[in-house]
Amino acid sequence: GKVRAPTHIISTISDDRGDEPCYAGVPMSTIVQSGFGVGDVISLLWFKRSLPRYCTQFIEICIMLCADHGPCVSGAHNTIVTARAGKDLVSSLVSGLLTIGPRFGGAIDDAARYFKDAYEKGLTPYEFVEGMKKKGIRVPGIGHRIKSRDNRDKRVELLQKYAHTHFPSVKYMEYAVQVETYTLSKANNLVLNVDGAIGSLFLDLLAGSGMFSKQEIDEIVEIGYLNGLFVLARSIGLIGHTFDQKRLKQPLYRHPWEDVLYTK
Ligand code: Q5B
Repeated sequence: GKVRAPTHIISTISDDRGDEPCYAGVPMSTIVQSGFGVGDVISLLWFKRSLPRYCTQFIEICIMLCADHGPCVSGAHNTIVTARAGKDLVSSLVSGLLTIGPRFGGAIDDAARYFKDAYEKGLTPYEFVEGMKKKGIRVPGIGHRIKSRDNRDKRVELLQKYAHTHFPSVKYMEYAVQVETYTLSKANNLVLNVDGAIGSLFLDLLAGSGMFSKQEIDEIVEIGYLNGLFVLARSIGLIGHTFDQKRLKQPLYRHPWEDVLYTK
């Protein structure tokens, strides 16, 4: 019989060999003619399936509301400094992207992991938060530099409102809110932040949509797909900051001496 030479790469998400590219088996003409949006494309290329409209719209809302959060956050700051050093678009973009991590924007996967684990173990918010404290781990998805009990994050409220209206169940988000109620009793800025809201609500999307098996959900959470939402979204803003600095012809950035504590 025929012997297939071993391949060096296995790929399951897209195919460009025919007349038109296919994303998870769906031809580009169908994607365009059916009026698919970026949420549908993410569903096909990340999750390898078409998700219901309320899920793809949720993904698009996450992308829109994480696209930027002003020039002062870590990512935008790095991008601005890099653009002002005369570097190109890709260098300025990746310099900002490299700041995304456990403290800034990259806490979505860990928030999903820890909220899921705590919910499934039936831990009370007290047991969960104090258990994390004993282990010396900050609760991912909780806490913000400028947002607080009296200055809530509108993005979190918008996500919660959307999910309350469209999701069949919001049990993980409700658990995250109970955790927030407890952490707010400790300090004013320990709010459920945008990472925590997306992490917990994506668990609700995965569990409630009926589109994923338990094993698939565990794998998505274990591999860590969800920080990808912030990375993708914030790239939009970081590219915007690069163009802004170039348009404004901003000179090389140098941090002022007055703002440094020189000490021995
Ligand atoms: N404490 C976010 O901290 C921040 C605690 C906590 C228990 C916690 C911190 C944190 C988890 C990671 C996370 C996503 C670093 C944030 C984002 C996108 C963004 C950004 C933007 C955008 C802020 C003071 C005291 C200490 C701490 C305790 C703080 N967080 N305890 N669990 N989670 N969160 N990141 O204000 O006793 O004094 O030692 O790591 O979810 O990134 O807009 O800026 O769109 O761009 O710097 O929204 O919460 O406070 O570090 O001085 O801590 O609170 O242990 O206690 P801060 P610190 P103690 S959203």
